[in-house]
Amino acid sequence: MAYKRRIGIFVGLFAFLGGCQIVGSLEPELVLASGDEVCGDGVDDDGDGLVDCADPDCGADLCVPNAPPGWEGPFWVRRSPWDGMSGPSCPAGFTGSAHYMSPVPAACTPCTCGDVEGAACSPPKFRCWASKNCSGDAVNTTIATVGGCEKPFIFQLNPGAASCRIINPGDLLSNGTCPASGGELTDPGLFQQIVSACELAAGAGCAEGSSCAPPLDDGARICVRSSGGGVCPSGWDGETITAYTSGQDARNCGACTCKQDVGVCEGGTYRIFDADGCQEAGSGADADPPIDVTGSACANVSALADSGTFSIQALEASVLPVTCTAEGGAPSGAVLMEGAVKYCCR
Ligand SMILES: [Ca+2]
Ligand SMILES: [Ca+2]
Repeated sequence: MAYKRRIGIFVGLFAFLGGCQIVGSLEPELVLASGDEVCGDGVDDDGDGLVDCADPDCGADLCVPNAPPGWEGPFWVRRSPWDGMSGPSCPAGFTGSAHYMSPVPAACTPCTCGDVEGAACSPPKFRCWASKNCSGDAVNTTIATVGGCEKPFIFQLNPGAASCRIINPGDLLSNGTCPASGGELTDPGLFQQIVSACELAAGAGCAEGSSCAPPLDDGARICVRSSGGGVCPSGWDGETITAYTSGQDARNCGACTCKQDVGVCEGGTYRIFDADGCQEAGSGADADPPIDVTGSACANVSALADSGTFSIQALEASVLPVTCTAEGGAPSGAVLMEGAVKYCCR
């Protein structure tokens, strides 16, 4: 300690003088002076003649008994939450191995259904009359496809008197499909906790038959380990930890499906034009704006049939109401743990 302090004064003095060349020439001494004792590597790192646990710089460290026959260790052991990727976390200067515990149970994202795709109906059934109120002589004027345009001759039977209405919804063309999604494991990780077992074998500065261990912070324990299980040895029966070397993922989520509740085709629109060819209004007798016909009410379109030009178009098909209900996605199975090891701690 005294030696370290003395060197520290020299360092401070040269730093104060600020001479680059002088400081450069003392580099080996600077390394020696600033080296902290690593408490567990079996080396007198700071050169004070005291190694590891024997060095007061390692005051918080402790000498722990070596493992009894048939047991590995001792280890500085700490349980901590695991992110599924990182290795063992040991105090600075120590290395270790990892085991795992607390398998992640199967849990699945909920199944959901997207909007229905491809459900289709034809345009509604349409009829026009040579009168103003949907009575008398009539002709069916259903157009099979949206956008189709026709010139119904019925409007010429009684110029100046014409009416139309939808008489039935269109035909069902396709039920469509509801795309299903979800049913994935919410956490693909296998274990929730990692057990870091840090090697103490290299430590020195303790009586024969014992090893130098770092302070027991963050709930760390000193433990011995066996993959064969068995009763914990005397003096090592404070806490038992059972952990595993690995796990096999035998968790599953049931397939997501969407149940379709299909209604009947409904609605739709026809548009009646004053001009031929389903063109917007022209001039003179063709100047009236188009009339859209929806629902089953009779539409008096006489104003559009007042000359020899007129036309009707299937503007919108009937629509098919579809309700999609998600099913499936149930979690099953579990992580199958492999390679059990038992830690017996002081
Ligand atoms: Ca050391
Ligand atoms: Ca030392």
